[in-house]
Amino acid sequence: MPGGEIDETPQAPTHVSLGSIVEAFEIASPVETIEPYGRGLINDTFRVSAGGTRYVLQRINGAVFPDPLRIMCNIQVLDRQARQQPDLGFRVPALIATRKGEAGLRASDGNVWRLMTLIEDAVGLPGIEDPEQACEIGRLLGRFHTLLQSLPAEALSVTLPGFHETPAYLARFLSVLARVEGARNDPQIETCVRFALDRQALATRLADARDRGEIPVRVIHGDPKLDNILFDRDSGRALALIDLDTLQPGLILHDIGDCLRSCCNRSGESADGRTRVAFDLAVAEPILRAYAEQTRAWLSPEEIALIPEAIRLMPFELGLRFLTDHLEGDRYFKVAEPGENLRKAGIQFALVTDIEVKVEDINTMVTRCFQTP
Ligand code: GN1
Ligand code: MG
Repeated sequence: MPGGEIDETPQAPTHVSLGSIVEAFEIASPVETIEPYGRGLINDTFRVSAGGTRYVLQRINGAVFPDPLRIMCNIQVLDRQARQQPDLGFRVPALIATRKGEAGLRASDGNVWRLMTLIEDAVGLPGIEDPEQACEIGRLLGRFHTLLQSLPAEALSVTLPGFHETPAYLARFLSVLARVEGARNDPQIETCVRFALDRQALATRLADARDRGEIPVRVIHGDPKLDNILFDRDSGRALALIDLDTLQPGLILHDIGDCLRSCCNRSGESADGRTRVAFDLAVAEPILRAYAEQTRAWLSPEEIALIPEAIRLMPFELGLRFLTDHLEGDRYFKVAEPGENLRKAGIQFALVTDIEVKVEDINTMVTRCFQTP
């Protein structure tokens, strides 16, 4: 599908028992507990305890990922690469093979499942409270990208075609909008729609720079949001970037922009109105400075020059995706209640607005961070 969003109804609940899924993997026994885990918007995730070890079990959303087994192949490539560069100290969750020796399980109902070890003594952060945490994030993303740069982009399969293709997301939004004109009578929808229509030019900037050959396609994570970063419970050091489904060829700027979009909005993706939606420069600067320390040797001047553009683009892109999904009837992102995607689109667009106000400060911050120390 252009733009990576699906054209199908959400996946049906599985009819296969979770116990029998887990038992199909090469896992310690007995299986003690299986419970829902995490807050992902796409896959279904469970935490499993078996034989004194803890694992993460996931059903990969087959309506989103056309060939889920490709994800497992990419994770194996990353794992091999991380083992060759142990000095980077990067932890990759280990994939557990099935008893038949495969990297994932295709259940009788067609769903693909995978099992990984849980990274113990690691925790997520609900928000960033001090600059040291921000530094940790920048350092981790920088080390992750440095590790990935030793791989040619072709070494990884495309797991999600059209992902972060902003012009395709825009085209899809415009075609959905043409179908549901009446929805614009809702003032909240109309505000978001106007916002998106006024910024259409933004959608093509990075894609155009890539198509003109000014910035390279490299291997990226695709989703380095705060929820996907694990910290050591005791030392507070950032340990791992999890959720490797969208590890694939792409633009490094998408990762940088997405990480800052997520970490620097203190009110979070589902802001409850208590904290104002704002782009916090006091969080962005330590992230980017630590990131620059790890990457300045190989990141190109053209990429660095486009970082402010990426910071503005990523919340715009996500807001556009939430808005489109709302107009299409919530078929892609999981929602807890109707209207949630629309509300979340408004939050991302409010973040874009704040970024636009702070553009000068963002430009100087990027320059400062990448100056040779
Ligand atoms: C989705 O499934 P999850 O929560 O890891 C989405 C990302 C968005 C993110 C926003 C494959 O990630 O692109 O940035 O929600 N992943 C996919 O929270 O579409
Ligand atoms: Mg994800």
